[in-house]
Amino acid sequence: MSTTDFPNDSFAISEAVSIETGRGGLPYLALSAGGSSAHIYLHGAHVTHFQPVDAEPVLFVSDEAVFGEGKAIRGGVPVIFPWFGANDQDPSLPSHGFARTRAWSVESTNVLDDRRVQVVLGLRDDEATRAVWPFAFAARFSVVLGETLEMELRIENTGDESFDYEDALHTYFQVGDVRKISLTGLEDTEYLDKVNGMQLAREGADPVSFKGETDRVYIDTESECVVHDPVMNRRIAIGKSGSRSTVVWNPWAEKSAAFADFGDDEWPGMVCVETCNVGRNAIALAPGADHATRATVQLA
Ligand code: TA6
Repeated sequence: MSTTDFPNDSFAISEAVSIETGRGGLPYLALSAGGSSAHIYLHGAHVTHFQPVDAEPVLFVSDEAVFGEGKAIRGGVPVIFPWFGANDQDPSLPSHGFARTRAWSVESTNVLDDRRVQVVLGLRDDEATRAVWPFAFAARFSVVLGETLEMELRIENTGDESFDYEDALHTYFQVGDVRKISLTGLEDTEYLDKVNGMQLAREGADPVSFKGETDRVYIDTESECVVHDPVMNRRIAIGKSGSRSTVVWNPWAEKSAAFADFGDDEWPGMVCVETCNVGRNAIALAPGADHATRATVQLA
């Protein structure tokens, strides 16, 4: 597995993009634009920090998160590709695919205007990826930072065979108390309930609230979701395009205690609202075709 090398200094841009050494000695890009800041690790193309001006950080990262080879960072925005959850053909393969534990390269950094900066990271197939997923691809992950955080995962089929894939921007949001928040945008939407044997259910007319472990794959939805947080007195809007699934997750006390990289008392402070294409919403790509899954996060 390739190690995460430090990018060329030429990608640094004064007052907009710097190359830093982060947790576990891993390199990350520190972005600053529009009064906001963001951090993106090359390991997994993993956004770990987004903070608009005069606001608390928007993303949750566990204090117990492991930053190192072969391990997904617990929190921020794990980039999930080419499968979501367990691999259908071989459950011994890592959950949520390989993209989030690979070293991505910096393809470009640009100041778009006086309020926005963009970085693009890249990952292509190699012997290791083809050993577990026998297809040729080029992945590009673009982040545009301004008052909002715009993320785009673009997958191109660079081979001569069609393939299907699942993807997710598996975003962990920081909240004051998950037991007091509500999530709008998924009313009257069908979902697979992972906590109840993947039973198909339908959300009612009320916003989603959280009273226990919650793990739901909402299907055939392109809706914007909003986290309403009365404790932190803010609303987090998650807009999307190119995505027909939304996953909502909080492990609650028992499940989070079972994760070595998740503090036992951290679960009330987070909720995942994930921008995905999962299951029957998986993406089919013919040779030469591409698809972009986009999420835009902002305080509303
Ligand atoms: O997106 C929700 C989920 O699929 C949960 O079932 C749980 O497994 C979570 O992802 C975290 O998965 P990870 O492999 O990062 O521990």
